Amino acid sequence: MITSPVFRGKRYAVLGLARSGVATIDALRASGAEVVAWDSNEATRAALSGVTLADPLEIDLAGFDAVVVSPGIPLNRHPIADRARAAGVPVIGDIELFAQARGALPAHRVVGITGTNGKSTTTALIDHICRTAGLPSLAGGNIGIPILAQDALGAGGVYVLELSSYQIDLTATLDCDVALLLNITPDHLDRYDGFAGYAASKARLFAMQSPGHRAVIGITDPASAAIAAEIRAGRADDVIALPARGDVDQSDWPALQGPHNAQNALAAIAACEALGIDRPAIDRGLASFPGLPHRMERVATRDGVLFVNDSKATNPESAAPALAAYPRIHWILGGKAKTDDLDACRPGFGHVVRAYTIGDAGTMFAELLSGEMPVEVAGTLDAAVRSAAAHARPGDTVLLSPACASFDQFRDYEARGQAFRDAVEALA
Ligand code: UMA
Repeated sequence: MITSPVFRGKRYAVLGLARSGVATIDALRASGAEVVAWDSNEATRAALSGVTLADPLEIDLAGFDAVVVSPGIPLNRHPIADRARAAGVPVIGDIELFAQARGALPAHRVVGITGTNGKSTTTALIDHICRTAGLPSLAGGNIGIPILAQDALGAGGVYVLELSSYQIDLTATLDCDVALLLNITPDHLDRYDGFAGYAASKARLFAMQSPGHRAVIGITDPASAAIAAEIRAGRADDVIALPARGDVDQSDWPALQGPHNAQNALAAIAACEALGIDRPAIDRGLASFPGLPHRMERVATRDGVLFVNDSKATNPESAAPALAAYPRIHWILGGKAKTDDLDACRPGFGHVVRAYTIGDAGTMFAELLSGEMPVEVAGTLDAAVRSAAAHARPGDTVLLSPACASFDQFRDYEARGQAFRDAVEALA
C-alpha cells in the first residue's frame, strides 16, 4: 500500500466505499490520518468495519482537509460538490492523494494515459515495455488494483496510470512526466456539460504538467487535435503529436492487431521513447506483449484456426476493432443487446465468413445480418464454438466479439470469456 507522512494528522471524509474508496481509507489510516466514511448503499456501509461512518452531506465539513470521492459518483449531479465548496473543503480522488504522496516516494516517474478508447491496452503495454526494459513499473488508476492499494516502487520506478475523465476531474496536482491522450469521441455525456466539457476534462491532464514534461497526443480526431494545438501554443517543445497512420507494420506484434492497436502502439512507443527507453527494448516489449484478458485475446490455434476472445466488447462500437483486425472471421455475437442495430460493426462485415448468434439478441441479430452474410442462430456459446470450429478452415479466425452485455447467460463478461476458453479447450 502507498502511504505518506503528508497525510499524518489530517482529517478526511471518504465518500464511496467500493474498490478505490476502501483502498483510500486503508492508505490514509495507515498514514496516520483521521477518516470518516460513507456510501449511499447500506450493505456496503455495513461491510466496512473499524471506521467511523458519517454522511458528508449531514456533518459539518469545517476542519476537514478534503472530501475524497470515488470516480463513480457523478460530481455534476451529486450535492457533495456544492456542500464541500460552501465549507471551503476541496473535493479530490485517490489519484490526487497519490499525487500528494509522491514527494515522499523514492525517485520515480509518472506516465498518465487518458482518452476515450484504448486506455487500458496502452497502459498495460507501456507498463509491459517498461518491465521489458528492466525498469520497475506498475499499472494502476482506472485499471486493475487501485493505485493506493499497490506497493510503492523502488527508485527509478515508473507509475503507469490509466486515468478516466472522472479521475482527472478529482485530481489537481498530478504532474505527469509523460501525459498521453489517445483520442476523444463522445462518451460519458451524462457526466459533462456537453462534449466540450468532456474534452476539457481530458485537457486538464496537460494543464497540470510542468514545462519540459512531455505531452503525447493522438491527433486523429478534431477535439484531440485542438488540445495539441493549444498546448503547442504554450509549450511547443513538449508536444509529440501523432497523426493517423495506415502504414504501420504490425506483423511482429501478435497481441496488437487491427488499426486501433496500431494507434495504441504508436502512442506507447512515443511515451516510452520520452522515458528514454531504447528502441530494441521497445520492440521486444511490443513483440512479447500478451494483451489484456478478454480484449482480442488469442486463446488457441487449432488446425491452423485462431480462436480470439474479445468478450469485453459489450457494444457494437467496441466489437468493431476486432472485426477490422482479421481477414476471415467466424463471428460469434449476441447476448443482452444494448442497441437494436449493428451499424458500428458494418465496416468489418466484409471480413466475416459466417456469423453465429447467441443469447437474447440471437434472433434479432440473425435477422439483421441475414442479408449480409451466412448466419446461424446457435443459441449458446458452446454450440456456437462447436459450429464455428467445424466450418473454419486453416487461416480463419473464430472470434467471440459479442457486441452485447453478457448478463442474459453469464455473470459478467469475464465469465463469458472464460466459457469461450473452456469451449475451445473442449473441442475434440
Ligand atoms: N456511491 C455513493 N453515492 C452515490 C453514487 C455511488 O455512495 O451517489 C457509491 C456506490 O455505492 C459505490 C461507490 O460509490 O460503492 C462507487 O464507486 P466506483 O464506481 O467509483 O467504484 P470503484 O470500485 O471504486 O472503481 C473505481 C473506478 N470506477 C469508475 O470510475 C466508475 C474503476 O474504473 C477503477 O478501476 C477503480 O476505481 C480503481 O481505481 C472502472 C470503470 O468502469 C474500470 N471506469 C469507467 C470506464 O472505464 O469507463 C470510467
